[in-house]
Amino acid sequence: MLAHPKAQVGFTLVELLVSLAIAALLLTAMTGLVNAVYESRDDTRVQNDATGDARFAMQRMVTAVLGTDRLMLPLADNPNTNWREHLREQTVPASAPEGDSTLATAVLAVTLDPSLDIDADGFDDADNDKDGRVDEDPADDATNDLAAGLAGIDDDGDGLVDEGSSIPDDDEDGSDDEDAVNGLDDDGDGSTDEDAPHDIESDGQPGIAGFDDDGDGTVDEGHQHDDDEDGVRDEDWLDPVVFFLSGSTLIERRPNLNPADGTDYTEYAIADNVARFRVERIPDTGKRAVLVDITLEIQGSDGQTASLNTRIRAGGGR
Ligand SMILES: [Ca+2]
Ligand SMILES: [Ca+2]
Ligand SMILES: [Ca+2]
Ligand SMILES: [Ca+2]
Repeated sequence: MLAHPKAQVGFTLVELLVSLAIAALLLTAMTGLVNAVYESRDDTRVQNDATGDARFAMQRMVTAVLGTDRLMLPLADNPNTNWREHLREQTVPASAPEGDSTLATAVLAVTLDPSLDIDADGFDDADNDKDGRVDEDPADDATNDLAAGLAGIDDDGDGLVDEGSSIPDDDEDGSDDEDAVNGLDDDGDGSTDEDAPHDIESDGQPGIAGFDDDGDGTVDEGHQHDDDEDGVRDEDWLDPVVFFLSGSTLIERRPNLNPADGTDYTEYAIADNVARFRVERIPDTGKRAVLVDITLEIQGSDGQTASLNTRIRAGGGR
């Protein structure tokens, strides 16, 4: 069939001009739209940065708490002091949350996940002497960092860091080695087994008195400070992972691989622009696994605040 002789196959000049004018209008409108989208995406990105940063840092803390055998800080509340050891809260700039001192510092500390083997050498990273057991023979300075409590950290929340000159005082309460590892709160400060002596069970014998700790057929052989009866003293200390604020930056301190001692660690900045960091050890005496409540607030550059809160059990309730 032949095409209709008057069928149009193109634009007239007028039609073309009109089309171009419409296209130009559309393009202008589109450009405005695209700009608006870009601006909106910028806003979203700022908010998401704060939220993303908070999520990342919170995940680091949650992983450390779930993997640990022991929540080190906050300590439990000590009924003998007039401040709360179990609630550590800090704002930037400093304020006095819930009536506490403006010297208040927030901190979360746990022992390194005993199953972690980052360098894949077949020994857990927290197994300092590579004998297959973790944290089994600490000195009276449990973290082997040559400081009262955790080096550079206000352990008991009294506003003082590493106070006193006594390295074996693991909880910075002014007494040394007053709470042996026996599942009891020997000194009545609310915390259990928080400041053990050289002989961690304080039973006057190597390892556990009357027990063949290393399974070599001999009971209580060697020196009483040798908690695992392997012939070496104080060779496997507690390896803490610590979260605290430096200015408005949240720091994660981790032991280096195969550390020489407890001062052999690296500090990583895991979040900036922190407005609030709060860690609470929830009192629940009936459970072995301690419940911890963590809040982290980060200020976005647009003035928006991202706030996250989580409540988990140390060791995941193992
Ligand atoms: Ca070991
Ligand atoms: Ca002490
Ligand atoms: Ca105690
Ligand atoms: Ca030993």
